[in-house]
Amino acid sequence: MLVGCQVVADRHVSTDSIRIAFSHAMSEMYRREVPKYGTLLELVAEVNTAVLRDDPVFAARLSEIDQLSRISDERHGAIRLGTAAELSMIRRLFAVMGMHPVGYYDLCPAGIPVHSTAFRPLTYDALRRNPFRVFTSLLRLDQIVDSSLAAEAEEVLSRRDIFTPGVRRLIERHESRGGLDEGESEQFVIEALETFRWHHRATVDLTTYQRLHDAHRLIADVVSFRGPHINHLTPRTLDIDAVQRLMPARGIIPKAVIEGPPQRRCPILLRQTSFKALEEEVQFMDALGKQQVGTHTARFGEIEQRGVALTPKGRALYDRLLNRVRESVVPSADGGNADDYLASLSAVFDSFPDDWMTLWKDDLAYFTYRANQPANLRTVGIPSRGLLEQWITDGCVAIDPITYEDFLPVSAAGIFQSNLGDQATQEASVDSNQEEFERALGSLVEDPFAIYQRIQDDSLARIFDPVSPESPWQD
Ligand code: OOG
Ligand code: NI
Repeated sequence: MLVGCQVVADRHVSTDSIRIAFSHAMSEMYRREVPKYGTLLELVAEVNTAVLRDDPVFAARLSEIDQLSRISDERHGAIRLGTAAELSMIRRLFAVMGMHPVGYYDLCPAGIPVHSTAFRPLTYDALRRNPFRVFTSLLRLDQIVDSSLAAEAEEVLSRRDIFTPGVRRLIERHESRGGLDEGESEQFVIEALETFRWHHRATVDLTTYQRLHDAHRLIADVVSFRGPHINHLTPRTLDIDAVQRLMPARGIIPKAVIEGPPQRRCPILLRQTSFKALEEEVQFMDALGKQQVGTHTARFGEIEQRGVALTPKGRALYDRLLNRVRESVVPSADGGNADDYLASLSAVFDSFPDDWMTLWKDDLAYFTYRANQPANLRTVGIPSRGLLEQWITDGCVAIDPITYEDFLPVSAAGIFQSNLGDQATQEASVDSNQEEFERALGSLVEDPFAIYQRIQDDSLARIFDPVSPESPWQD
């Protein structure tokens, strides 16, 4: 049985229900494969419970805007793919679960030979039900300097199929019939999970692995295995500083600094920290069929705290301030300059307004609107900005921050790098290529700003516009 399963027209299960079932199944699998992930989940749950207990105003607000129920279930994962065909098929697989590509992230400027997108739900309703996201990267073989090694990698990748025949059939069924029934949905979750499973056996011999590894650890990780194992699964915490502090006592050593903005009264965007990848035993096979034992480090753990989504203006300010910090100090992998970095971060970010009303007034962040006295507002039509401000100040209308659902390229590079080790950082390239990525994907990526703007506009229309439907958020 799919938990909380919602059957829609034509006896099709909703894409939201399939995503909920899949994200639970993935979490169970990862908990079995990486026990430290289970420990981290427990710690995050304890800290979240304590935050809500100690701050009833915050808890009430979360529950009022219907965000409370999603918190403990909330997580993201990441995979790295090898070919355009894999990327376009994974797009079709995620679509079965109502997850679509949002945003383009180029990691090449940070010396990581991938470009990426995030598959995630798009509407307020779907996000509220379960916001599961997967950061999905495509290896850029054109960034490998040694062309014969690149050709060999391409050849190895062309021999694998990371999807089961069953999942391919079910994806086609979803596309041709517009959905899956209950039995098919259950089967889909089982088959789709296979793509994300860890493989103890490599598909290349140890020497090839080492050559790929020497070119870049990431290349060895993508090319040497039968599938794109999920490399981390990240729960959402309400207090990342507390979790970071408590991790060592549970035997988990986090990276030295939290990526993203500093601690603030009004959290913005995304703060993340990770623990180092495990060294795992892998079996290799030489050309004569003799077994060789080696190791590989790929899978790690991460936690995150999500804040308000920023408008293009707010995001430009964030990028400007972060660049200013990083011009003076870049956090080193060994954490030696962590204190300097954090001091500079907090000093520079002092100029980023830190109260909700200023963030709204200066058009730095996105908010939904709620009427505290819904009675007459729908008759007046959409008010001017000035009048709206008056009503917000009077308490007639409340504003609630819209959660940031995406990722940050500088933070993502920091997470990649902490697991690849500093020595893996190679020459930066600035050869960004969103069109090529979208060609491989087989579709355009959605613009995240447009999604937040739509959610904000819809909420305003719902309380002020007499012609907008009274019904809850539209899918
Ligand atoms: C993805 C790293 C990026 C995040 O949270 O920014 C990421 C990877 O290592 O494949 O997951
Ligand atoms: Ni992550």
